Amino acid sequence: MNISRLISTAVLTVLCFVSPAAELSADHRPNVLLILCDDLGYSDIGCFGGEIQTPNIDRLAADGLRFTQFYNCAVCVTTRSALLTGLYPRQAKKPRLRTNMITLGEAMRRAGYATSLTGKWHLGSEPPLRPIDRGFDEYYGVLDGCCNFFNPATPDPVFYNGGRHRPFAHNDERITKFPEGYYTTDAFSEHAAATIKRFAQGDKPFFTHLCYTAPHFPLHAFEEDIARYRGKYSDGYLAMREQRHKRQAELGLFASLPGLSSEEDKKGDYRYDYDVPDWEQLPDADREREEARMETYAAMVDRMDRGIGRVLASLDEAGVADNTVVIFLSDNGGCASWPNGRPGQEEGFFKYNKDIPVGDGRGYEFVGKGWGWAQNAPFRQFKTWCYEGGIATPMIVRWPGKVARDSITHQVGHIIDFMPTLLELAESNYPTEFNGNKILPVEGKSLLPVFRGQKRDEHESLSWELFGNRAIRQGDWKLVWGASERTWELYDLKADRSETNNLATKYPERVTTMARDWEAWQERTEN
Ligand SMILES: [Ca+2]
Repeated sequence: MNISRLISTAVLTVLCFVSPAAELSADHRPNVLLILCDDLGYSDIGCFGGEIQTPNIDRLAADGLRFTQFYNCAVCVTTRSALLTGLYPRQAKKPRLRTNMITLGEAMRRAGYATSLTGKWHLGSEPPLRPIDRGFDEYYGVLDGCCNFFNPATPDPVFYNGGRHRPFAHNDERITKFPEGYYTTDAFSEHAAATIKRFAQGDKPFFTHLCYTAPHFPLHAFEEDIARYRGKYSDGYLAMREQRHKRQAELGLFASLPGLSSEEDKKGDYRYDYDVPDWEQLPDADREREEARMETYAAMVDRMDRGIGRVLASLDEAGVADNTVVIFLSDNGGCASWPNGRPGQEEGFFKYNKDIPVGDGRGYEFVGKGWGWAQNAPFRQFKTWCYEGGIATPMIVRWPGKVARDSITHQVGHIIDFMPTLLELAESNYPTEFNGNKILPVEGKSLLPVFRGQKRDEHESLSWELFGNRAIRQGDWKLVWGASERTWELYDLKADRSETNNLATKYPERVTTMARDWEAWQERTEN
């Protein structure tokens, strides 16, 4: 043995003894790309029944596993805090991310991962609440909940939000100027792809969290993208729902196809009580405007899908696709928000958008009551509600060689499950203390058995609360309370996922015990 070989053998031996962490990080552990989009309905993407062209997301499904019963927390902020912490959102009016919580960024960094977040944050724009303060090595995007897609420096319209500015940043630097031709969805795709390529050259595995603001309002899209959908929605929301429902049957998406819930016609005092306008009765000009809203929304999803294609290509180009777990989901159900929450707001909305085509960056449009609901076909209600239309999300996992291709699971999962899932992938653990603070015990459970095609021990209970809406699910039973109904309804989701046949009077004892369990949960999470 020559001298240099002897030395290198000695060095290797020493390294093996003194540095098990270094040895571990030479690294078989998978990378994780977690893609979260914003206000996408349950059935918008092709592989969940949608007519929108989403070949790249559909390819993830063809190469991976679809979850049909996966849940978020009904709205942007609650979902983001729960997904990042493995904890139900705490209800008290304090920052969502607290010192007794660890984020996925912090937990994965602690496990030896490079970490990045691209896009929407919405959990605080000042220290110590920014992404770079909470575990992400690299951040680029809008710190707030949404922004103008073509120019994020444009303030919100006065009618909607009093002219509020939406902070945008790269790491700790604010960005206030955006070049001609800029579009957030493209910029997020490009930033995530570039970060993946950079991380792949390092010696750590990586966790990249890509959070699109698409297809959240305002509806902004390129004319050439909208053109791909012109005329596709002229039959209205009911027809779109029926077509999606039919396609879900053809896809064999559900173990047993739920019926379509009936049209929403709520006119109560909850601020998200909407009735669905009668398509046939709409004046021609209004119907054309309505069509343009859904065409633009479809264009935004289409553009995002092509961006996801570029991000997936970056995994291939970096040679890491085979050892990367890719996850895709939405943060809440399709959004029926309409600007009529304050006196004069709706008039301001019409005045602001007058003579501006839907999709144009000068306008500020919403997809509206009919489409927002229909995007969740076959389910009931939409964003903010705890009916399935508010909290059920499409969810896809691709992990080559580990997750069966083109498979579907009906096991129930929840966004609080990502923390233990990712920590198991990272061969790490959930700490009891972090940064000198005691950490709340994690509330999610690992999804890895489901990824492997096994039956996992399910959550005994899953609970929700938002703006006076409530729900608790135990097995196939779901107890749900609407903010304007103010009474518990009971559904057997196995037979009735669309929540149309209320069994509360038939099973009063079950209502009592599940309501008691929900109240105990509510008390536990209220602070
Ligand atoms: Ca959202």
